[in-house]
Amino acid sequence: METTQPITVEVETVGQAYLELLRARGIKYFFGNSGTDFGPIIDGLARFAAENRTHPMPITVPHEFVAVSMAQGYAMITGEPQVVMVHVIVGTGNASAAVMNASRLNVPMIFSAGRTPLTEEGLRGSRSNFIHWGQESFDQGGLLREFTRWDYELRNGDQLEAVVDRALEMALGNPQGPVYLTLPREVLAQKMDSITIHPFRKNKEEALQPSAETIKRTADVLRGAVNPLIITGRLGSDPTAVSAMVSFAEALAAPVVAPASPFVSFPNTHDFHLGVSSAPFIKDADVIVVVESDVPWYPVQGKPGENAKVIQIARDPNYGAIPIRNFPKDISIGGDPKLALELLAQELKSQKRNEKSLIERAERIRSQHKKYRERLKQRAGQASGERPIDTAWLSACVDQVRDKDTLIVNDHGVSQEYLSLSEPATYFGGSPAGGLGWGIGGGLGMKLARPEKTVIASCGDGTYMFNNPTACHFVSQAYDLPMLTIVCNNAVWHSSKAATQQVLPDGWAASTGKFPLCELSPSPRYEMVVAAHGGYGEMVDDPQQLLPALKRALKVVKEERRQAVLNVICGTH
Ligand SMILES: Cc1ncc(C[n+]2csc(CCOP(=O)(O)OP(=O)(O)O)c2C)c(N)n1
Repeated sequence: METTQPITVEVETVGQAYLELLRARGIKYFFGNSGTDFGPIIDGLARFAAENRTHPMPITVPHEFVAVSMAQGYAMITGEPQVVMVHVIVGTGNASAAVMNASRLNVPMIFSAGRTPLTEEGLRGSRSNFIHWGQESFDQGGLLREFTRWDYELRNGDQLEAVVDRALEMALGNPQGPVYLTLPREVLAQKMDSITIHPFRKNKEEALQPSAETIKRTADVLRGAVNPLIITGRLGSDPTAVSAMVSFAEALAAPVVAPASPFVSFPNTHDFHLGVSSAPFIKDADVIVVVESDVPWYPVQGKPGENAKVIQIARDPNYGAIPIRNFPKDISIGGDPKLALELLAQELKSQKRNEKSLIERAERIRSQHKKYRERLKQRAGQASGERPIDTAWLSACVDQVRDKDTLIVNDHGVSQEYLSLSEPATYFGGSPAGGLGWGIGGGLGMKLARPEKTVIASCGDGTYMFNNPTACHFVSQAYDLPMLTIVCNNAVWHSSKAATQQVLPDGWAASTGKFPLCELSPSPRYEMVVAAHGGYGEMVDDPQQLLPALKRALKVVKEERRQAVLNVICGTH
């Protein structure tokens, strides 16, 4: 319900007024993990239910990390700001890694928490439980200040609209991200007769485009390139930007690599896509265009030549949230990257160029792409008989069973390279913050937003446990959100083990073969966990049984509307 005229709504408490305001601002869901601070919110939602007000619809999420991850997944696929509420400082603590993920991924969200009652007596909602003393903190907003765009405490009901609208404005600002709103119990419990809600006049800022002079100067540099390279990362968080990237790459006749990209930022089926690592190309490139990529290359592995020109295009080309990031910027273009790419493509096409050399360059890239994709195909084929199952084969099988309506969520599971990602917004990887365990929650959020889609989340076995699987499977069953989870089970935190080998190749761990704090055996029967939630579970250790098992599990998800888990016994990857 978007208001065009002020409306006055009868309420009984500030808590009810808050919910009315969220409803008026178009908030569809209220992801919550409640506690003693929630009374007026619980009561307000009960009134909504009794009076058939369907939104915001409460979603009970039994772990805060999952609640925020669900909100993240919902926002990743819709772009709409979400609302989460958790229990005071302790709920905030449980949610914090997920808020860090959302922050580094620029996910718009009002992350809120109760504030322990401020008063020891005298007001409705004053302290009534021993935790109300121990749960007070000097600076609750400070807990997550580095990872939130704004934080504030609601101090009285009169200010409610101003506070909520400011919260939304900041969450949808530039860059977008979570904000933190704390809600003291007495304030939520305050009596209030009505709230007047005005039209929302905090619209998102208009897309900014670079000046004509900047475009011309940049295009001049690009035109002079003999061996250009495009590196992209998060561009595809705006799915409409992907076609602009395609036009730009084609106009420039440049290869595109997408290291650690959590979105489809450039179709990997496109002739110019050359993989997920810039390392093989970085030294020879003379002009490098970095588009929304936190880490375009690892300086320890190799850097561009001294004379190479680096052009950085991003909403925030300084990546101001990251304390140290010293990639060069010979030209720095802020604003909306989609507009910059469109303008650059137009400008490149508008002037006469040496068409012959461009055609030759494009041909060279095409043949590199062909070889690259063939190598992957061969690798997956060779792995198809391996036991334990190779992740290359697993990923290739997942690629075979997906259709155009499948969303792949990757939480340290399948290898992105083996999927044929031709469409934007079909693949979602983790945040640059790297907080593992968001994937199943994220997938549930996507399923909530897009019930018509098939959602497949994949994760390692360690990562499955980081997901708080019981909480995830509970939500899936309770809210009819069936999805498939694939556990790539190698019975180890391989990443920690591999990192030890890399840093200390001749160290004790590498030479004794013992890696304390990495082993995850005996490996539990992960597929049995979901059975407790009415789901379908299966263990797969035979590579030839993988495709049939995936098909069986997807049939259960789609036709029986039950969640499913495949526990795939994998080798290291
Ligand atoms: C919340 C969180 N805790 C710990 C880590 C550190 N970490 C990165 S990868 C990894 C191992 C994950 O294990 P698994 O899912 O089994 O995948 P594998 O590394 O074996 O492929 C760990 C513990 C992290 N990134 N996030």
